[in-house]
Amino acid sequence: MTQPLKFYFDLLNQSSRALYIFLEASKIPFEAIPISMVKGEHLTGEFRDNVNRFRKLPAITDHGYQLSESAAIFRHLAREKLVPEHWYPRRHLGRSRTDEYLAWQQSNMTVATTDYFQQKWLVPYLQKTRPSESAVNVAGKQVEHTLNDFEQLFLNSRKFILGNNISYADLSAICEVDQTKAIGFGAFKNRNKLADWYKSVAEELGPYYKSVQKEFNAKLKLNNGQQQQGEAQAHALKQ
Ligand SMILES: N[C@@H](CCC(=O)N[C@@H](CS)C(=O)NCC(=O)O)C(=O)O
Repeated sequence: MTQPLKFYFDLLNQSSRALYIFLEASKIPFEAIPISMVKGEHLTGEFRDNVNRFRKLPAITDHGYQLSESAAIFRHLAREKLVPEHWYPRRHLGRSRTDEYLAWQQSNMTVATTDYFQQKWLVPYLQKTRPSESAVNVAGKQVEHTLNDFEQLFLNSRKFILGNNISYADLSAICEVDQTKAIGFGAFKNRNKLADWYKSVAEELGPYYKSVQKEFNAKLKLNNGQQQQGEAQAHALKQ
């Protein structure tokens, strides 16, 4: 009996959201297995022992084999499954351009958006404190710089990064932008090209994107509510 593709993810994480949308939009059958990072579920039990030795999300098992690293997972899916060509097109260097963006993303966009998310949301949530204003400012400057680079280096007068069709580069990038935008970063201030591109990508992804966004926002709010309760309890205990 063939084992179904299992996808382990946390929608608080940008690459998890990108791959989730990709799986759904490409109609690849998969079993969705949510793992909560804030509860530390990626550090224990079945996940640690039998799914991802790196203890990171996202991860998959396919035909019983384990695979981690979002870019490797994307390429595996594009290679092994039936995936619409536009996500990773062979023509006109589409694959190479997508790979170029994904490589740039790992060492630029992801670094900046992850740091901002950690300083503004994750660390305060885990430590039940308010964000450090200076740390958020420093991280915010890095995001400004990175979004300027993204706009200047990857966006053009056409709708999407590769031209008239959406690719995985767009999908991955919009989830990166959301990692800061969803927690209040003004990504579009003085960035009209970025705003136009964002609107086109969101529209093209349609309901797949909308439902994942909704769950991401719900998770942010739910955890924020718990954080405020925690702060109130800590405050009450100090009195
Ligand atoms: N380069 C990896 C990065 C994976 C990664 O760093 N995931 C983070 C998501 S926030 C994680 O699982 N962090 C948990 C930890 O470090 O304990 C990818 O693209 O999949």
